[in-house]
Amino acid sequence: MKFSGSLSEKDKEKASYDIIGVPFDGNAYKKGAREGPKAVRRASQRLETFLWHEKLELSDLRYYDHGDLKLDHKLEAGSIKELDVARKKVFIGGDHSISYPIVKYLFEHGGVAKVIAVDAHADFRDSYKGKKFSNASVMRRIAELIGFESVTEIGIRSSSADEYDLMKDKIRIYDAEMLPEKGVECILNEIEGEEEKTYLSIDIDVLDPSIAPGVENPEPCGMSLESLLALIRGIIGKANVVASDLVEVNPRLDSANGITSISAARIIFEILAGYWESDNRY
Ligand SMILES: [Mn+2]
Repeated sequence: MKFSGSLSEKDKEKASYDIIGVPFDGNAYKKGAREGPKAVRRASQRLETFLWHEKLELSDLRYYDHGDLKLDHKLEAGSIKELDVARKKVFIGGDHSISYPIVKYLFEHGGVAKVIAVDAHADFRDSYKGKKFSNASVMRRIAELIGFESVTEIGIRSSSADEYDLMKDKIRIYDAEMLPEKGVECILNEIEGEEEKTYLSIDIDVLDPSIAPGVENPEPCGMSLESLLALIRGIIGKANVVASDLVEVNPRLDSANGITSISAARIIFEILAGYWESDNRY
């Protein structure tokens, strides 16, 4: 099953954007995120294809769902090499560790220079349970690769004391407590006009667990879906976002009617509409 609104295979050359599933949970402690891409594709069929906020039909956005990308257990790029780096992309995880090989490839081949992560967790441990490439270390590895000053984390409300000490003066942080008031506007003003190619990584656990229960590490006091969608719309409108991911949907831990997957599909609609609007605004 393809993501809702995808062009058919015969029309795939007409696509401006790519969707790629990454069914990998080799670095997660509780397994199940490998089933995320399939569940999110299925959930996308349950939503209306007319985007109320933008007054756009999904099919007008012209994207193609390429199916799944294989990552091996060492997180080597695998079939990433077959992708056209010039087209805007959305990757559907998978545990958060998938962001590292994708960013590494795009950093080395596609000119991605900055990463904005929207997440409940700092993911800044040097290693977790002996794994250097764990989903709990992904932003640390990315910062070491692209430079700490090129990393922004938004929505953070959980880290160890050691992680906090390491990151607090080195990366740009807008934590969860800054968001409800003037936080979103402040973030958007600060990123406005930044021209460097940016990768936007969205961990669904940034949402409050009451609305996104199907995650490995639920963290209380999270964002509403409305604020997250407004944030995504703003970031894509103001920064030069060339690729995004949506990670950590774990269907095994979701509610019976799959609300986390539905929220994830809705977020991906917003990313695609954001790409379309930033390319067609003028
Ligand atoms: Mn997280």
